Amino acid sequence: MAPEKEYDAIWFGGGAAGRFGAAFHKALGGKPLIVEEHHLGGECHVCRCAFENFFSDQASMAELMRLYSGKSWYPKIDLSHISAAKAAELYREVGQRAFADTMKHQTEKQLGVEVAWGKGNIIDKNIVEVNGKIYKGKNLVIGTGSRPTMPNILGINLPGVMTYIDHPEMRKDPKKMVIIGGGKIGIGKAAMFAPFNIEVTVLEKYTCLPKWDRDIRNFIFRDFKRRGIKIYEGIDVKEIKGKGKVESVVAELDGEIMEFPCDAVMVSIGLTPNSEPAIPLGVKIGKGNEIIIDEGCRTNVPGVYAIGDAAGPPYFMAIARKRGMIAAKNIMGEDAKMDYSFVPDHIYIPPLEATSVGLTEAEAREKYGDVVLIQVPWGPKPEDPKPEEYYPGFENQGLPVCGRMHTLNLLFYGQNRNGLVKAIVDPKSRKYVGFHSVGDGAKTAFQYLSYLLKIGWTVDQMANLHEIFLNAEHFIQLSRLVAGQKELKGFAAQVYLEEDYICR
Ligand code: COM
Repeated sequence: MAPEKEYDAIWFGGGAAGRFGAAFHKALGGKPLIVEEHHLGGECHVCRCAFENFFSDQASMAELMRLYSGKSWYPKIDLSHISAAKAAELYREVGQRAFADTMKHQTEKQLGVEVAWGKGNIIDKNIVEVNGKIYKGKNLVIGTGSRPTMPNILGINLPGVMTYIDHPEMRKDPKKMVIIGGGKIGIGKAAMFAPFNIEVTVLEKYTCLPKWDRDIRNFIFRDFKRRGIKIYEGIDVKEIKGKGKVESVVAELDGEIMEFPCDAVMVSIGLTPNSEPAIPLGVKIGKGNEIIIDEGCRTNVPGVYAIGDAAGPPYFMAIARKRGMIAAKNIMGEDAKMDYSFVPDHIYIPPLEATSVGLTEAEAREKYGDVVLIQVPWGPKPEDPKPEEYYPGFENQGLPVCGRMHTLNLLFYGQNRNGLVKAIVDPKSRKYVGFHSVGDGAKTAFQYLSYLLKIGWTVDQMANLHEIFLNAEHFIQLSRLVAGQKELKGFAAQVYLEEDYICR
């Protein structure tokens, strides 16, 4: 059969990577075709970034209402009938459809990128068949995404076991949920479900959020404890039990078998790249099922590229989109390379967010020796702070940080949940090496902070910027307070008093 048309590249999969790559390819003057079965934009607006943004806003609202209820002039609010399923339903009916239409309109109409709708069948590296039509491309770009990794344990297929993909499909509110896996997805989901009166327990085989700075981890896990979210680290899940549906999770901790009753299980132990469609092409596949690529997103097969999650970690939308952009440039004859340095990270932990870029304190100490911390608050937090009370001896906790909204509300009524900011500086060069925050809204700043880290931004340069007080981070004002020091020492009396939080 003669090909429909010939393209410079066929972008196999129209998720964040393929959609951005194809758009960039077209903007560079190329002739791209996207092959997509379901919708453009991939999982983002179905069950990931956009959905989680919405759902964590809903969870934040619930949590803030709970905290503020009956305090100051706020009315007493009855939250006994709130529903995570209702929140999911609204997104399903409005959000998913609105995003899908926007993506389609933007891609096809506004950007003029052609899409072949239907299940693509890769015949060879230059030919793809969709709905019986043949499309020919000089290059093939695989952007087929990833899927949740599922453990091979008894009961994994029981009704009531879900992953992040099923979250928007939630039709009934669980009472008790066990989350298997305490990485970024699991911890975020725990914080999102708990405000809806769902009893949440997280079971993590190793360490929760192992790559995050210890102060951020401590902040999150102490907060979880106060809210009744249970976390177990070093626990090995053996089986999911139930007759016809999930009833409990069985796990082993220090040689002891424990059983956690529940009516829902969320599995979040990691992601597996969807590399299978590319295997017949002869591309090299790595240990994690990822398509192996070079810095230019090229596979070992000439003319075949892989982008987004299909090419393995970091699993992050910015990386997916950038891989698409780099592949587009290389298809058009440039020699572009991915830059994985200073990629920020972010978790919704309603009502706050945790954001991070650069080195953790431990990594910075290993690399630079004695680093300077520009951090608030500092030291131990009050155990059980009462709303609207001042805590003598906890002066340092009172400094309002971290929020474009709610900063002071969270200090007064939020059980001292007014956040944490931490900048790490190499005192010799006066350059920042890492930024970390728990608060509300700091992710906007972190997009730009990651660039400042890359260009070697100093405390003195930061001190010259214009802050708009109060803001979601506080790095400008805090840095300005110490930038006058000839020999950079940071704040006086910063002696760490708090032990690491142990998740048990
Ligand atoms: C966002 C998906 S909903 S994409 O990255 O814009 O395609």
